[in-house]
Parts: sequence; structure tokens; C-alpha cells
Amino acid sequence: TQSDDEFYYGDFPEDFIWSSATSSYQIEGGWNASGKGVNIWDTFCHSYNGKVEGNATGDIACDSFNNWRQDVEMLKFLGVQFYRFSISWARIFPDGTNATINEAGIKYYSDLIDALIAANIKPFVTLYHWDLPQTLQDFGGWENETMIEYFNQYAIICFQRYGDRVKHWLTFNEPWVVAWQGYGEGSFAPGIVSPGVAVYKAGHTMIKAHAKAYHTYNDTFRASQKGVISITLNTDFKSPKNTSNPLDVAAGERCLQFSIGWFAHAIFKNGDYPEIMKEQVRSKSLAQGYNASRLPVFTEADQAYIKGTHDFFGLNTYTTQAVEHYVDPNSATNTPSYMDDQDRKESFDPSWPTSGASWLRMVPWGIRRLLNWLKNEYNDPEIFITENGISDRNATSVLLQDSWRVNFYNQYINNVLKAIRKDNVNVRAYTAWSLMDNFEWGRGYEEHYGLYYVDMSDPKRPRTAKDSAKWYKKMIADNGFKKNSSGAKINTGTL
Ligand code: GBH
Repeated sequence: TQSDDEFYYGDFPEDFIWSSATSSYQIEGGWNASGKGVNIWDTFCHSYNGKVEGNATGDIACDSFNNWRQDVEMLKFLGVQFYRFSISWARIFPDGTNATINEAGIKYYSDLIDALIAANIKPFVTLYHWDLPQTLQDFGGWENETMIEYFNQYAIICFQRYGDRVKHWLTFNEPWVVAWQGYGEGSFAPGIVSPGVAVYKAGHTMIKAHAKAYHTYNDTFRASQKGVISITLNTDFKSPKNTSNPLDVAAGERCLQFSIGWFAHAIFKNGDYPEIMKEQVRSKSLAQGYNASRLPVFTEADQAYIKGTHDFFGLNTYTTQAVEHYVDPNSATNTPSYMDDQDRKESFDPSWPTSGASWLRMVPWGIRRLLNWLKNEYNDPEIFITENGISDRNATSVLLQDSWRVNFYNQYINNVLKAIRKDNVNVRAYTAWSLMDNFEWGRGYEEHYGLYYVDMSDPKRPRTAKDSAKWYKKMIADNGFKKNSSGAKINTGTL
């Protein structure tokens, strides 16, 4: 028998789903084309506030607003069963509300969906991948609970217009990023800096908005459309720095609760935040002079409404951190912060290979550990991995020969297979982020995740398959790892 960390040869289950993903603002361009309204990422980029590298914008991006037929051809080449993309809310409702429906925007996604289905690729649609209509931000965005009803109206039109053909829905992509980077540290649109207060308020509203859209689908559309709907949550695995120190072990667990448990505990467990998160934020808040916790409270009615609003577990994961127990001695007088609330320090083991992102180290066993943790924590859910991948920066000489990316996918996917075959984790799908190089948020066009290279200096934005695309195609065709597979050249190189 193989040792546990040896490479595992074998197949994925026959009905396993292979997929690749993008999001609207990152690829579409056409920022003011055919009646689209302005969204918060248009505003954020057009303010040239220094938070986006190179003052880049998504005005054109990969121009998938015009090039989407090529995108479908690329997906056909890969042989994926699913394509995960997102809808731009302001392309459907230019001012965010159902006062005006932009039929040209509706048609854009309708045509894409038809082409995917004709190619035997199932559309896997994210309703919200961070591009809130600007008019709604002007009302306070996710800090304002009226967003719950606006999001519901937007979800309704998507179900009405696309639900005959779309059977897999995600409400939110990574509310953690929206809350922390959008309202906490302010590195992402809308750029609000309120690391201990608005961060939690925004998260709270998104959980409720998710639940409402879920119920709408469940009550009004499911019977006729027969699809599934859930949310996709992100976390890195949190590994105790010193596994024989119980304080570090507890800190690792606490960090998982603060990162993915923040959203998953309510939706997948009991309608409420994790106990440890409630305790930590409350005691910190009181020590900081607040008379109540900075973490908002779900009423009993909220809890009953939120609990169970999932048909599967959507997971985005990329890396692992080493976690140490650490209490900042100045916690009571520092600016209150979601980060400080966790009483921890995070780092990387220096042996973990680097990537194009400072936050992303290649730690293949971490995905397996995380999948096991989710299985145990959330009662063995069906897990759809909706993003996983690795980036490079400015690596022009090796843009197409991306052997480190092949190595990353080879090892991460092998660990997913081990989770399924050795640990009995119910993983149903794997999604490579991303189909192509695109607008990488704060990193503009300097950091690349694509299976396809996109030449951003050419107005036609031509796409070229990298080695990783060819490797992924072969992997999908084999549905796993064959001992004598000839096509998939594995190079253990790192960036
Ligand atoms: C995904 O999020 C996004 O869904 C996708 O749109 C994006 O292109 C992809 O990542 C690659 O970035 O800099 O220390 O504050 C992944 C989850 C969580 C990863 C927050 C980056 C920032 C850590 N992200 N994290 S830090």
C-alpha cells in the first residue's frame, strides 16, 4: 500500500465534474457598452486611487463582451463539463433596481448560455462576484439591509430569464473578500476602511441576502426549474505552527471559524455565527469600550431563515497558513479589527514554494486537510471546489511553458483525489481558476492565473493555450491519474 503522502494513481468518480472559472468584471470589458450601468469596480478603477497596480481598469479586460465565442471554444478544447462565470448586475439592472431592465445585457448572457449548452457545457452561474451597481453603493451598499431586497429582485430576474437553462447557481462569491477587503481594510471596491465594524455589518447583510435569494429559488423556481443553488466561500487551510502546542492548535481552529465559519456556520449549521467568534468579538468589543459586540446579532427568526440555505458547499481555496496563538498587548487601545479579534499570527513555512501573489504559497496537502475539516465540521456536505489555481508575475519568458502551474495542479488535484478515495470526502467538482489571464483586481494585469495566455497589448485580446491548459485537458480526458499516461508531462518546477 502507498504511504499517505505518496502520489496517488487512480480515477475520479465517473460523474465527477471538471470546470474552469472567470468573473464578469475580470474578463468582460464593455464597461459602458449596450446600456450597462456603472458598478463599484468601474468607480474604484476610474478613481485611480493607487489601490490597483498600474492604474489598470476592467474597461476592456479580455473583451469577453465581444470575444465570448472564443471563450466557449477554449472550454470545448479543455473538455470541461461546466463553465463557472458571473453575471454583471449593472448589465442587467443599470441602476441596480428592477426599475429598468437592460435587454441587451440579458441577451449577452442568454447567448453565452445557449452556446455553452450547444457545446454540452453546463453553465454554473455566480450572481455576485463583487461588482455592485454604483447606485446601490450610494445607498450604503452591503452596510444597508435594503440591499437584501435589491439582491433578491436581481436574483429573480436571473432565475426568470436563465433558469430554464441554468441549473447551478451561486449567490455570492466569497463574501469574506467583499467584507474584509471591501469594507474592512478597503483594498477593494468600495474601498471602505472600517476593519472592526463595517466589515461585520457587510458580512451580516450578505448572509441574509444569500438566504433570501435561496428561499426565493426554493419557493418559487425550484419546482419548475429543478436546479441547485448555494454560496461559494473561501478559506485557506490554517495549520497550527507548532502542532504540539495546544494554544497553536486552538488558534488554527479559531482562524478557520473566523474565516469560513463566519459564513458557513450560519448557513450550514445553526443559523448563527460560531460561538468562538461571538465570544472573541464580544470580549474585545467590551474591552475597547463598546457597550455591545461589534458583531451583529441574528434574531431567532433570522437563524431559522438562514439555517440550511444550501444545496451543496461551494469552496474556493488556494493556500495554507501556519497559525500561532498571539494576543496583541495593545488590543484594547488599537483600532478594532477583525484581524485582531482572532488573537493569532499567520505566516508561511519558508519551505513552501512561492507564486506571483504574496499570499499564495503552494501547499498541496493543505487542500486535503481542509476538505477533511469541512467534511467533519459541516456534516459531510457535497463539496464543489469552485476555484483553485496559482499565479505568476511578469514571467514573460515562461508565459506559455508554465510548468510550475502544471506542478501545482498536478499536486493539488492529486490531493483532492486522495480526499475522495482515501478519506471519503464527498467532493463533486473541481474548478480551475482561471480559464484565462484577466483583470486580477488590485494586481491589475501584472499577475496571471490563466490556463490561457491573453495578449493585453493586442486590441483583439488573442488567447493562447499554455502548457497547463494542455495538461488539464489530458487530466480531464483521463478523469484522473494513470500510471503510464503519456500526454501529461509533469515538471516539478516551481516559479
Ligand atoms: C479569488 O479569491 C477570487 O474569487 C478571484 O476573483 C481572484 O481572481 C482569485 O482569487 C485570485 O486572486 O492579500 O493577504 O489580504 C481568492 C481568495 C482571499 C485570496 C483574500 C487573496 C487576500 C489575502 N482571496 N486573499 S491578503
